[in-house]
Amino acid sequence: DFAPIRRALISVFDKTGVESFARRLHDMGVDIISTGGTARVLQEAGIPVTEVSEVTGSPEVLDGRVKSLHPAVHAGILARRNDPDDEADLSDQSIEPIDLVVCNLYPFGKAVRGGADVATAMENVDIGGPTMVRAAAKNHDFVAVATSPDQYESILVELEENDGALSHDARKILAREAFGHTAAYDAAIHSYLTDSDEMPETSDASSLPDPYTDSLPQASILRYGENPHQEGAIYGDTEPFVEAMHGKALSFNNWMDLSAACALIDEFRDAPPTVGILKHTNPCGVATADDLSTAWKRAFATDRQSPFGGIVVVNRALDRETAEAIDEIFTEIIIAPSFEDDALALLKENERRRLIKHVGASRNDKRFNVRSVVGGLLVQTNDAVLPPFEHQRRQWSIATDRSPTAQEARDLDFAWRVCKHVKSNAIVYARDGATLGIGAGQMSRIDASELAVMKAEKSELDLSGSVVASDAFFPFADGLEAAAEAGARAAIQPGGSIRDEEVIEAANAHDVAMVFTGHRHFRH
Ligand code: 93A
Repeated sequence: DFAPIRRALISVFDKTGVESFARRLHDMGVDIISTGGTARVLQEAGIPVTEVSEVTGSPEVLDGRVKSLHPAVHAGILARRNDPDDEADLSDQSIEPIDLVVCNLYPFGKAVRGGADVATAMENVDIGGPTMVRAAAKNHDFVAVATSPDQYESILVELEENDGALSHDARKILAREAFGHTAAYDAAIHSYLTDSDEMPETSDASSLPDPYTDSLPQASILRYGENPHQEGAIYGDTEPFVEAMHGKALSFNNWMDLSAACALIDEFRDAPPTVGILKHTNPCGVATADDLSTAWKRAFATDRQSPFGGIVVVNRALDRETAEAIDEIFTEIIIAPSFEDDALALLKENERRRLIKHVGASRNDKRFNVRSVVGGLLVQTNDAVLPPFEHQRRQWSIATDRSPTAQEARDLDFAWRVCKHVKSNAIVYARDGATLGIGAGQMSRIDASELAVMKAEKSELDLSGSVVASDAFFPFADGLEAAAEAGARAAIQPGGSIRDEEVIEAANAHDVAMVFTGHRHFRH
């Protein structure tokens, strides 16, 4: 079933291990064809090789740009061995089949990281290599392809055990790796052309995974990581989600903040005009209103100190009036679904500012969230965007004697959406679609509550008639009691504590309407 390999084409830039691999192939009776540099190395090692130019009947031309690109090579790789017409074509043209392609590509990634100019980078774009690799991978029913020296040994072992043939399974795995290899290669070129005028001087990211050799998604190297002494890069294709309209390249921390801001505003896609102000990935203030500029004022009122150097995100086209208000304090990043021309003109005057167009995520977004831990990665599905208000409300259960009023229910929904995007332990006070106090990232829930109250007091905001949201259940009645004493009239939390009864009792005693959502939203 598996025909033995009779003829191999070897054309490698990285010549690691190629001599011994070729020698053992030769010892098994495999004929070897090679391109210029590879042929020379093999000949010097005393291994008989036929030069590709001899096979094609054409010398390498254009300074090597065209060496293996020829029907004598590609028909030899692509011919279906079980198709009489293909066989007839080969014999009519006197073309011999090629059963194994061994090829690794010009080191585009390395050239670019070494600071190559665009012309040099383009010279390092391999054309003939990927063509051979893809042809062999396409025809893996009959042809094997090796794209990395790491594969040589296992190929040899299987050939030796299998009378010089490779199983279909092995060829399929090699083909899959080959397509992964060429895909990552093209992605690296795409990424380079996207960012070629923004390459960093401070970091060469040399200790980070290499998107070329490690078959990772495309990467852009960042000036540095979370701190200047750390290297940084961003992997993946961000373009379908965010588009930079103005300003310097985004930094590592900018990406973190931007991502938190986009996730927050995705919860408010169906809401009235909404503004979120964030700092270090936490909301400092969020508000909705009839128009964006009012929403901005209300969001800013939550905390007038923290937003300096922060991020503003909105859910409507950014207008001039709101832009002027935002412009009064230094805001590093402004994110909007679009910018009105006069707003854009004003905001572009500041060179240090980044303006980002954000396309919302879908509600059933299936992307993953990845975090690094000692020696590995944690991967989880995203804490997906909450359903619209009416749908969400159907999942709530009313735990207390009193149900929330319509206004309280709207505020609970609002506070819950914000709370989901605050680091745990998180407590959010809100009223009339605006945050009043946010307690973020505390080690105890009661501290988060006290902090939220303290922040509201600092901003001279009154909590009477407010609602309170807690990202996870209140473990004791004290948190709920403190909230009621601070002025909260309604509360929203997942429920599920063994002391739920005590918490419900405390709520009833204070005539607080309390909703259990059944879902918690930890954010660590
Ligand atoms: O310049 S190319 O894009 N044109 C070609 O026809 C071609 N054929 C093989 N690059 C081409 N290659 C690449 O040359 C291979 O992918 C391999 O990386 C390299 C091996 O060249 P040499 O054997 O001369 O060292």
